[in-house]
Amino acid sequence: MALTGAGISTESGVPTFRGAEGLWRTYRPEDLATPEAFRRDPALVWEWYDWRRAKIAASRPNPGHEALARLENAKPCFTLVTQNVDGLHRLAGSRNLRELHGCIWNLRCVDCGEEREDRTVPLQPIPPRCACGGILRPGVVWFGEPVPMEVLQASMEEARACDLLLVVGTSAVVYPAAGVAHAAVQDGRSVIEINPDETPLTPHATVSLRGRAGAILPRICTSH
Ligand code: BV8
Ligand code: ZN
Repeated sequence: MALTGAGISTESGVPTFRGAEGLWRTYRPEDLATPEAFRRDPALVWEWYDWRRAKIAASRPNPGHEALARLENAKPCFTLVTQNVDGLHRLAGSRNLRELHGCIWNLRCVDCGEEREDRTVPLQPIPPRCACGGILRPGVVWFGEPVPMEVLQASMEEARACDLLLVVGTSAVVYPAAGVAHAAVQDGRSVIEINPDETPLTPHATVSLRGRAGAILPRICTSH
């Protein structure tokens, strides 16, 4: 099993949230990735997401994403849980995939709930409108919004039952996602963290490999 965060997409050119070049620094997303911000100023929130969609559209899966897709082919029981909304795991070929925080390519109507995938970059107009006249929002989970129950439940159960959990490219500060890693630790599972930096999970990991996902994952996943 693997749990990934924004760090696995860094080498694809997608900025992380809390790193030096992170999104949080320039766009204060904790003020933007919330339902309140969207209600207050949907156009501003959409400008940020449209900018991210353009950056993601220009990026490709990197060797880290590709290694996890190969691991799934070699081990059908392999499950990939991601906090990322960039869709790069799916693009790399991962299918047994749970997107805890949704996907930036999905749009959902705030009025009728209609949801569809839309990869248009840039979006015209901003904010985009539904056929019913309602405003469309990004199909992601914002701060203060619940992660879909069935996706979270399944991820927690798998973390408690897995042989090994790879925790890749996450600062392990956002919950309930980080709770998936702690569930594996609490149930005595082997946990390997892959991250250039230490995180709050590091002291609890069986092994913490201090390096980049794109360099380490191909070496772990090919040896199978
Ligand atoms: C909820 C989608 C309740 C949108 C995101 C106080 C204490 C504890 C918790 C809280 C609190 N106050 C509020 C909360 C709850 C809050 C939370 O956890 N806040 C944190 C910040 C403290 N959580 C929530 O609000 C969640 N919902 O609790 O709802 C509820 C329940 C029922 C009913 C109603 C309500 C919802 C959380 C989801 C928020 N949405 N994203 C979008 O993307 O725009 S979170 C956002 O952060 C992204 O999804 C991102 O994935 C996630 C976590 O960040 P990371 O992925 O870890 O990325 P980060 O930049 O932080 O770290 C990158 C790491 O990679 C670094 O460690 C770096 O060293 C490493 N790295 C860099 N390069 C590489 C690398 N690693 C490997 N290789 C490399 N090359
Ligand atoms: Zn609608």
